[in-house]
Amino acid sequence: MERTLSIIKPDATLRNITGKVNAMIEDAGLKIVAQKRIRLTKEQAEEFYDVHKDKVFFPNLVEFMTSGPVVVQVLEADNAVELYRKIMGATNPAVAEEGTIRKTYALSIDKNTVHGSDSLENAKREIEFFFSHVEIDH
Ligand code: IDP
Ligand code: MG
Repeated sequence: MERTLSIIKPDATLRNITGKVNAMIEDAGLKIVAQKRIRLTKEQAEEFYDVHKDKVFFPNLVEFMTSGPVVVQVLEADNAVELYRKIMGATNPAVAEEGTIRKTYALSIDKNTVHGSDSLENAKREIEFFFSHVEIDH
């Protein structure tokens, strides 16, 4: 069993579709083993997306991720990291595959509904960023 970190982004909490996104996650065989709704501070968003700090879209990304509440979650399955990236679809919904979360719900390349860890190593770091062991070790 593997775990990955998911974030349902502000465009989705704003449209009240977090349940619809969760249904797609569960239908794909991923189990939601921890979940909470929070509002990120600017400092937290900057730290979480530190890897993108030199990109032109970084200020916009931080502004968007702090513009409303997010739902952070830990997903579990065999091959969870790769499986979740697959059902999320491409970063840009215009080129995402049919049936993916982003193709179905994303509004644009920035308002793209979900985040998912891109490697097992980053999944570990990102899960520890948001969850303490008492919240997930069950
Ligand atoms: P990912 O979320 O598919 O892993 P990343 O390249 O890690 O994509 O980028 C992180 C997030 O930054 C994206 O999900 C998206 O919200 C935003 N982003 C990425 N590229 C662009 C861009 O070219 N314009 C605006 N926002 C972008
Ligand atoms: Mg990424």
